[in-house]
Amino acid sequence: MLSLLIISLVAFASGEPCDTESYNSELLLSLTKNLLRSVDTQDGVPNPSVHLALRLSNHHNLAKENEHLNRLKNNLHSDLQNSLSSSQSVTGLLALYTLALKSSCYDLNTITFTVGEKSQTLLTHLKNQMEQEKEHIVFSHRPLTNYYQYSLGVLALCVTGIRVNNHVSNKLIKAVEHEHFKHGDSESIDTYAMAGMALQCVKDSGSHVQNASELDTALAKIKENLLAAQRTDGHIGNEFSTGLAIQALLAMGNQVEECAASMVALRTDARSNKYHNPMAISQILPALQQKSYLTVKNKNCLNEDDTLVLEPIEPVEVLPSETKVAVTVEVVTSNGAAVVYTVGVPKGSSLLAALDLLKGKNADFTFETESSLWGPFLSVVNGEQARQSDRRYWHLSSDGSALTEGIGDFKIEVAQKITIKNTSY
Ligand code: B12
Repeated sequence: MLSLLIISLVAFASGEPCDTESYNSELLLSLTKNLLRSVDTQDGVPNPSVHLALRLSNHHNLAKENEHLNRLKNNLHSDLQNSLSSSQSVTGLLALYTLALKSSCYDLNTITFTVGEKSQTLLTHLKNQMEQEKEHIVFSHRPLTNYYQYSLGVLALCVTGIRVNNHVSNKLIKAVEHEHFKHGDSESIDTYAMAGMALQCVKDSGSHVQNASELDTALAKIKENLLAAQRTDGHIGNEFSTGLAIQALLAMGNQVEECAASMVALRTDARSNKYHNPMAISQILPALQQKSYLTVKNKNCLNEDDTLVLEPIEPVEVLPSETKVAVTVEVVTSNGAAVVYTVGVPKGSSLLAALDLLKGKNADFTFETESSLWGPFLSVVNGEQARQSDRRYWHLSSDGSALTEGIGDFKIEVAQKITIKNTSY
């Protein structure tokens, strides 16, 4: 109650009065349109998180959503089929695919993967992946992928009505208890949020009867951590975890009013175009509409709005800025050795474009990326790979502060020193 009062007071003090309803709905409409446009413009496999958000939205273009559903069933499906055939861990992607199909009220029992000679349903594969993740926790104290994906797996099985194995949910409960949710070396609010939605679903399903009190303690702790992570500017964690944190609080039965500081912070960010990455929009849009991924459980897909129309937009040619900014790029490899480069880039270039320029000008500097739902993930620098299997990654920072965006989204506006450091997590 006290936290609710504080949230409202902060919202009031932040200067933005609670927005008018029509002003808000204009914003929601424009975000939904941007998300819908992204399905035609994004490269790579169709994004199940985007589909899920479109399906949870109040505004629909059913023909386009159906077209996207078909793309998921073809392209994403065959991508997953290949990964499963080569024994890769794809828990998170399988879970998002499941949630996307469920949000379209698609019959999940008809979706199968053939690995080797054996054909099994999507849900069986997801259950198998969760078993492997659980076994890995038993022996190595961490999942094969990460606790964010582990939580997505529990959530997806649960919302589709599959009884989640008690041992599987217990591992998540224990991880909450022992505060195992890290993003690099800081706390992962996104993971607490996803775990909150997953465990709330398990609680609601009534299947976790053996350790009911431990489940309640874990849920209380998640709630407490999310509320404690609220900054004075309203964000819970950072700009990109706030949407998931609001979703989790809503799922766990907290009131998050339109005027709550976290909602105001999300809307302010959205208006200032902070969320141009479709993945980011897909995580905030349900929250802005006071929904969570748990809503998928009772979705019936009847009498849906079908009024969302995409007006054609004139392609705008963005010419590179005449103004150049100096970027110093420091690469710190796993043995601690540092190499420093400098490059002048047009103001407003992405870090990816800056690294490309540097690569073209300096034969000593090379890099490679892997595609992901968030865009290009920096995986190899100067021939050295930071392997996720070794729990290492290339950490990005600017003038000593960790970047909150990746190389595709981060824009170089002023001269700065970018550090790319091979780090363990
Ligand atoms: C786990 C995680 C990591 C792990 C991933 C490895 C692992 N196996 O655990 C590690 C610690 C390596 C990591 C690194 C980074 N992360 Co991270 N990560 C996450 C988290 C919690 C879950 C991702 C996931 O598993 N998704 C589920 C699967 C199904 O989706 P996926 O796309 O296939 O997952 C892969 C990619 O997401 C990739 N990945 C992880 N983080 C990032 C960040 C970017 C920018 C990209 C392009 C890819 C990427 O790793 C995932 C596993 O292989 C998300 C939270 C969220 N809200 O999504 C943050 C999140 C995606 N990460 C974020 C950031 C900022 C980073 C870093 C840029 C931090 C930094 N300063 O260096 C780096 C990436 C640098 C690089 N080399 O390109 C932000 C992205 C925000 C944005 N606007 O782009 C998020 C949203 C967290 C947040 N709230 O700030 N991350």
